[in-house]
Amino acid sequence: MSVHHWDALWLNAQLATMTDGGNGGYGEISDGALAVKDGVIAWVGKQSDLPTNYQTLTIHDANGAWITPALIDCHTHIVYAGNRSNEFEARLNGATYAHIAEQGGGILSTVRATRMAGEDELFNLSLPRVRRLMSEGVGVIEIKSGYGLDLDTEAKMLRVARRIGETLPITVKTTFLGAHALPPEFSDNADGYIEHVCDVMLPSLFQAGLVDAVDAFCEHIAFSLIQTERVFARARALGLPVKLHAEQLSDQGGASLVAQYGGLSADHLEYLSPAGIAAMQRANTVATLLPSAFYYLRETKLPPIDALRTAGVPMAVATDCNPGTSPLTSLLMAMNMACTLFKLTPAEALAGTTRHAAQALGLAQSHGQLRVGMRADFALWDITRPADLSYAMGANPCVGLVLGGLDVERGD
Ligand code: DI6
Ligand code: FE
Repeated sequence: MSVHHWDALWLNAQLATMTDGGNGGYGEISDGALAVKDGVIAWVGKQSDLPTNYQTLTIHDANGAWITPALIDCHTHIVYAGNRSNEFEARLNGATYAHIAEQGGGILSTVRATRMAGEDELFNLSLPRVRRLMSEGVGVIEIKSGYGLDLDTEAKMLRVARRIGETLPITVKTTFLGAHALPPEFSDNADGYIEHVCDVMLPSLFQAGLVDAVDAFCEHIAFSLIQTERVFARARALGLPVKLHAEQLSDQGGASLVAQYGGLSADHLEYLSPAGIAAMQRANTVATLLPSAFYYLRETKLPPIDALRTAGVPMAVATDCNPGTSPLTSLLMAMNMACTLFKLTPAEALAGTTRHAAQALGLAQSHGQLRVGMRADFALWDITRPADLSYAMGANPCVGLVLGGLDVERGD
């Protein structure tokens, strides 16, 4: 009889495998065990079903802890310099986000600070934010550029993102968001800037190996549908997947466009139309919900959650960590907000930061579920049931993080 050779085995765990189809349950296995070999899950199931013919180098006693897939934050702008508490204050004194943006504040104030920051400085400013996410069991994050808006600074941001992934045991996926806002060099020439994004910035950053996906901000205060499509066409020519900041402040038809390009995700979606939902359903494009931006902007229009659910569109939940509309470094808090503000169920919120977040990053085959053959990225939690992850505010019940089969430091 052949013998299983494992590197490590976790016993006495309760598992939320998140392997259920749809937006349904947790895939719970009480009395669970999980084995790892070469950084990959080699066995998962009920401890009473463990084969007897195994050898393992290490055994960990989970002591009844819950184990979930490591969390995935699939939408962040976490690399930036400066701070926008001044705008927070201005908004509380009556200014609107759109008005601040039109006055050259908003995104452009972060662009100025990010351009001025040295590369090491930018790295040192960003790293603690990523550590905060990791402290709550996050094992994969997406990091966007978009506060450079010139080739050098976009490259600097993406290099810092890559360096974060090399410095910490976390997996980083980079996204080029050159079409985030119009830089001062191109004021009154949005088409000229989009041409520069398509013909100069994107090819060069792609060549340098800095781009895993391409995003844009399709909005009346940013770029039109036609300009967005030019960016997508160039991304497609380079073989890069696309995603979109769509329907955040108004319905521009962005969700249909990104779906038409087979996009990974459409993000925000407060003003999403029925046609947009149908297009996302056909293309299996993930709806990435960003409830903290909704909260922070005191938005009142809810994304059409019931319709997304009915259509079976997978829903992800992310922090949108950024200095202007979501200065949040807690993915658990985003899950709580997804439940309280958007009425996701706690199981949908956890699927949103595991299986569906993996899909939103093109990692559905390797991440976001506890399943044999998937990367051994998982978090251990001192909780009574999985709903506790969405229920408590400001608690951090994470008691262990295993990435690629290795027990890692969980940051701060
Ligand atoms: N939508 C957002 O919520 C962020 N970017 C975007 O396109 C906001 C970025 C910022 O205000 O700095
Ligand atoms: Fe965003």
